[in-house]
Formats: sequence, structure tokens, C-alpha cells
Amino acid sequence: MAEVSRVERAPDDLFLRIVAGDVPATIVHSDDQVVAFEDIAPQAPTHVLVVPRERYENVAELAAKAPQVLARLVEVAQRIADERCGGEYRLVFNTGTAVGQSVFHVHGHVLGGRDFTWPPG
Ligand code: D5M
Repeated sequence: MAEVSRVERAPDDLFLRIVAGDVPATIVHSDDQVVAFEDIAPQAPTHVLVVPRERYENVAELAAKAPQVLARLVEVAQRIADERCGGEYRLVFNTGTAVGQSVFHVHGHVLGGRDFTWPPG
């Protein structure tokens, strides 16, 4: 676990490389503030990641330093969900390895297109 965290916390983070076009991804939205792409291991019929173009480690840091980018991220998540799953979706920001964060470049998971259980596992 610690090994993965050290790698992903490096400045050369995976999602910056996707944003730059250096790592291939299926891009579904791109603007001056955020990029959205299909998750490589989808957990639902709709599973898109929305990320800022700049690196912030988690959603709290994004909210504190660039609230307008967080607002854009949520707007894009809503638009994707409207288009793909009738506006019903789960928007997840994992924060910390204990709850499953594996890439330390903030990303909203847009999940939808099936029934979900609560509480999450
Ligand atoms: O979510 C990290 C997510 O990133 C996880 O759902 C897999 C996804 N992932 C990892 N590598 C890729 C690539 N190359 N393309 C698209 N999606 C990817 P977390 O909340 O940090 O666990």
C-alpha cells in the first residue's frame, strides 16, 4: 500500500499525464478547467472520472484553493449523468487510502446506470 501511494503521489501523476494526452484514455469531455474520461475499470454502466487540469490531491484541497474548478467539475458530472442515466447518479470523491483513493489527483467518480446499495461497502 505504501509503495503505491509513494508512486501515485509523485508530481508525475497519472491523471496529469492523461490530461496532457501522454497516456491514452477515452475522453468524454474537455474544457479549460476539467477533463472527463471513462474509468479503466468501470463499476457501473456509467463510470466516468472528472478531474481538474491542475493537480490538487483531494476534494478538500480543490475546494479551498480553486472552488470555481470544483463547481465546474460538479456541473460536468451532472451533465454527463443527465446525458447517460437520467440525472440519477452517485458522485464519489475518495479521500485517503483507507477508503480506496489510489490516485492522488482529485477525481470525481460519476457512477450510474444501475441500482446502488446504501451504505457503500
Ligand atoms: O480511483 C482511481 C480510479 O482511476 C479507479 O477507479 C481506476 C481509475 N484508473 C486508473 N488508471 C486509469 C487509466 N489509465 N485510465 C482511466 N482510469 C484509470 P480512486 O478513487 O483513486 O481509487
